[in-house]
Amino acid sequence: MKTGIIGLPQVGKTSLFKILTKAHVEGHAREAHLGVAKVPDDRLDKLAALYNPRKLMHAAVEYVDVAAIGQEALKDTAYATALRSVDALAHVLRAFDDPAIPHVGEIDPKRDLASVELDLIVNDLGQMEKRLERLEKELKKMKSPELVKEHELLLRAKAHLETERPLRELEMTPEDKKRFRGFQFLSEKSLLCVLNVNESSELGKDLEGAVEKYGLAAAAARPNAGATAICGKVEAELAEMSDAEAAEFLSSYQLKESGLTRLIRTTYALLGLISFFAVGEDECRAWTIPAGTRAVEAAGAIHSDLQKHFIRAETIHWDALLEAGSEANARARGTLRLEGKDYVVKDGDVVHIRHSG
Ligand SMILES: Nc1nc2c(ncn2[C@@H]2O[C@H](COP(=O)(O)OP(=O)(O)OP(=O)(O)O)[C@@H](O)[C@H]2O)c(=O)[nH]1
Ligand SMILES: [Mg+2]
Repeated sequence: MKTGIIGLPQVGKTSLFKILTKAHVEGHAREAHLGVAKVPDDRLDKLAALYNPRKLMHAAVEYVDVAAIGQEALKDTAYATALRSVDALAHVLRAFDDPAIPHVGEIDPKRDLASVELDLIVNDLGQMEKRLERLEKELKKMKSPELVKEHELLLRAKAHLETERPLRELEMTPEDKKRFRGFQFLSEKSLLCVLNVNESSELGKDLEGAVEKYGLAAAAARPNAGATAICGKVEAELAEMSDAEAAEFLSSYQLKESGLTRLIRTTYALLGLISFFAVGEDECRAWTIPAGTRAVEAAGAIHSDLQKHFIRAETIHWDALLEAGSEANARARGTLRLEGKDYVVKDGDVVHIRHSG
């Protein structure tokens, strides 16, 4: 899974990227920065304490940090290509005051959101018009049913964009979505708004209330969208600390978890992703799958051979396993179940694939 970090100039995109991926980034490179963030998961950490494995593997999310967005930037092919390849967008919105760091006009995340959204829409409209032109020529030569359907969809989508609404709010059948896949339209991508707020003594409360305070609750409730808040300054300090120091620091701000943990979790929810675990003395590992995945396809996420030779999935929810203390205990209690290939894997399941391969 890949998330693109977008936003206006100097809002904290690269800072967020650095904290998420712990990458060292220099200057304002024109090319996109790529990095991987470990998905924090204390369920996996607790399971690892039970198994003491040689290897502990958290799930990972890729992030792409690009230069500030705008009509000019989007005309750059390399820039547009880097953005089109992502699955979701994290839009960093400036809500912090700092006279030393310039911003266009007053601090107004809602206005900035609308302005960037319009950039995405205009870019998609441009692409759509190009495709429509070619398609209409093709249709004059030959009227295949598939081309006719694509034409109808494009016209409907264009009318939708012209009312300044993003494609992520357009109702589409799975077939329509497939027709659009190759275009990688920007306004079709799921969008997470990330408010970058001021440091404060009551940061826990402030973070919780930020979406409401800056008038983004309605935007966050729209289809395929969400919103969360972080304080870049505090997160940067947290990133430098040991786990124990970080825990103490968080509680001094009345925070239960870091903003990054929340950000990554919100992204998972937005994209409809869940995690299941594979555990053992060798390795404890989290795997990411879309919610609603069947056991046999979940096996395929680990290895295609496991999917091919799938027999059963030995399954237990992570907390039931912890409570039992061991798989043997869980088996004795009957909380370790044998599930068939149609079993829908739940978030937090521990799964052993039994296979014949
Ligand atoms: N006060 C304050 N300053 C911040 C915060 N986050 C980032 N900054 C500062 O804002 C400036 C810009 O930060 P960047 O992370 O480079 O922002 P950017 O969005 O990547 O900027 P461009 O790529 O140039 O568009 C830097 O000087 C940061 O130190 C914050 O939460 N509070
Ligand atoms: Mg930057």
